[in-house]
Amino acid sequence: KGEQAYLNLCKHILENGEKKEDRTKTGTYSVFGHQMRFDLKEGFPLLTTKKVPFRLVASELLWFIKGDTNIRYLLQNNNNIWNEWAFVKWVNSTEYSGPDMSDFGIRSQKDPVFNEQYQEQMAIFKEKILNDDDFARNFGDLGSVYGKQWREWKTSRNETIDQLKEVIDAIRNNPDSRRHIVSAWNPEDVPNMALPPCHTLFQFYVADGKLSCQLYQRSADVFLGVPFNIASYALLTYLIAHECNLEVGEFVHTLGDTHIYANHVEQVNTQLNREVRSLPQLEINQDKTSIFDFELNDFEIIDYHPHPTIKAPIAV
Ligand code: DHF
Ligand code: TMP
Repeated sequence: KGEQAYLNLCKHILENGEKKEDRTKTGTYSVFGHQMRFDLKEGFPLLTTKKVPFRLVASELLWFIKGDTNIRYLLQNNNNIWNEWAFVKWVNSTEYSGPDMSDFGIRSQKDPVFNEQYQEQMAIFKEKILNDDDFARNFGDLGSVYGKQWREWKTSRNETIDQLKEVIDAIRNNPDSRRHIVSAWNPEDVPNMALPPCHTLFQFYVADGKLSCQLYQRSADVFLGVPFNIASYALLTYLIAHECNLEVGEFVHTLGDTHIYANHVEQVNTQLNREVRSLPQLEINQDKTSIFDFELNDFEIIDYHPHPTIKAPIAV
């Protein structure tokens, strides 16, 4: 359970994972199908065996909740976690006239001269997203990703469905329902997404006055993505529980292709040698009730004393 379940998963993959090639050409060790449980009453599940930047998790979640799909909001909050997937559209467009950026993810890791060019173009890109409205509209948008599907799912009759609002209303009015589901996987729209949703579908469950959440994640980067995903869905569960006057229950994390990238193995081993510490607590501004009104300063993580950050390259 909890952080130990995460560490056990890491160990399990290193010991039993199949070597498997992947889209990014990085190479992974992978298992298929796994489940972890986090009891949210024990504290907020932010890993303590490495520092997980809660501010970035929270601003990304607020971005989903707003229904925003443009990275401009993230950049305005100093959040760079989605840059590469917008950048790729720009450097492949006719508007781009700088040095060739094909395969920038892999090349920037292997070639220091190229990496310098890449860093330079990325800095230009970020500056334009922040300061040029037209540019941001054209190249900052990731397509029909999470925010769009959660808040404005387009039906074949050209209506829109606000899945997030509907699920909150249903939790309030009909807590025993077994249909509290939000799906980000919209088969018709998948081709229009910068990255097809990794956190694919989630379900809420109310029993004994407590709200639980289960996520089905089709593809899981265990070292970089998963610590964020755990914290993000835990935060979402706390916020919805707060709005619905419920206590928090469990977060159940169900994973499909569960992998450690070959260039993360050393970092994972470093993390596995560290002692687990006590969990932090989440404090929510009690003056706000609706999930749609929260801002970054309305939540705070207290008593978080993690081991230091462990850096790792992300596979693009
Ligand atoms: N692609 C891959 N290959 N793995 C992912 O986890 C992933 N996640 C995405 C988009 N594409 C992805 C969105 N979420 C980081 C964490 C989550 C995330 C994207 C990036 C990340 O790099 N975390 C670093 C800190 C980053 C920073 O400080 O700016 C970490 O050490 O946790
Ligand atoms: P894929 O689309 O080929 O599965 O690649 C997506 C990669 O990003 C994969 O390594 C999983 C990872 N990922 C996460 O683990 N969590 C996330 O939230 C996101 C967006 C991606």
